[in-house]
Amino acid sequence: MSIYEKKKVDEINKVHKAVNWDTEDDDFTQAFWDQNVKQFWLPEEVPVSKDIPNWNELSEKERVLYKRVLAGLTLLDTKQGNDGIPSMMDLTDNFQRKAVLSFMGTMEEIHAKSYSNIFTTLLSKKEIDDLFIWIEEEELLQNKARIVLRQYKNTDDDKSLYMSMATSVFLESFLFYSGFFYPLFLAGQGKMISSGEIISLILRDESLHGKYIGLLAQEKLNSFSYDDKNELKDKVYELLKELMENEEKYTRMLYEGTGLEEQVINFLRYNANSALTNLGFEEFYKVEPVNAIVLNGLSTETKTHDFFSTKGNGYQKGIYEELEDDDFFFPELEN
Ligand code: MN3
Ligand code: MN3
Repeated sequence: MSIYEKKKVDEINKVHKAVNWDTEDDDFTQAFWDQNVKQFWLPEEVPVSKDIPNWNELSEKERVLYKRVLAGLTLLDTKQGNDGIPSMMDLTDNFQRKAVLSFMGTMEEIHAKSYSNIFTTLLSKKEIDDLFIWIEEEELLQNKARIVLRQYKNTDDDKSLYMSMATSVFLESFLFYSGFFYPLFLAGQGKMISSGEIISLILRDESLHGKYIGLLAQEKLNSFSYDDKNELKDKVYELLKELMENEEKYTRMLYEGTGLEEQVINFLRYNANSALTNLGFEEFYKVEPVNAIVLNGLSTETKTHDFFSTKGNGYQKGIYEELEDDDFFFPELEN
């Protein structure tokens, strides 16, 4: 019997435990479970068809940009649901944490499907088919997926688990934002508001995911020796630079001719800094003030905006509580 087979047999024959929510296994996981569940939503409850008149008024160039940013986001959410979350769940022993990750994984599939709801509402079957071919053929988008997958597919020990958590935080708190920029930019001007609401709901989820996985990553990092910590921190910054280099090229390609390129790249850097903060690291990029229209759409947790009520008959189901930074202050994790 090979070592691998022996391990599998041991795994099957050991004493099996069940998830027990009666006591908190740590100081933050149950709070994140509650918040994740409260935020649950479905794209079918957002009236995307209201965007049709507006969609028809956009120029061809605007429509191409819009559908391509959403297509890129679809690929990322697909990979996050199918590879990112499972890779971290696999090496996480704690059942409460596994449950939170599993719920997040389900939301990734809902995010991925919500873009399809928008496509199905606004595009012909031929346009949708062409768009999914574009995903496969767009080299910078594929390269982004490869960089992320290279890590997710090699998660087999504590160090690689840490690196997958860092990759996940970069994906959710930074890589998504080249795509989020344009729908937020239009929605902030009263265009494509229902689709913009879907983006706001996704963004709110990603903000929560980035914080949770960031906390798991910080805890994991603290378990390593001084030298290992430094080695991993260097790897995180290397990964960030590699992702940013690709992301800038991707952004210039997508937004070419719009005049928005520099603003989107600035927005990427702003969000890359947020990702670093989630990981417990200092900010790395110098940023200019973010476009006010976009920033307004971004703030799902720092101010009392009311995107559910200001945008007509939008999403109304469920219980919404604004997140505040205090909700995510865990002194025991501070260094
Ligand atoms: Mn997602
Ligand atoms: Mn997510």
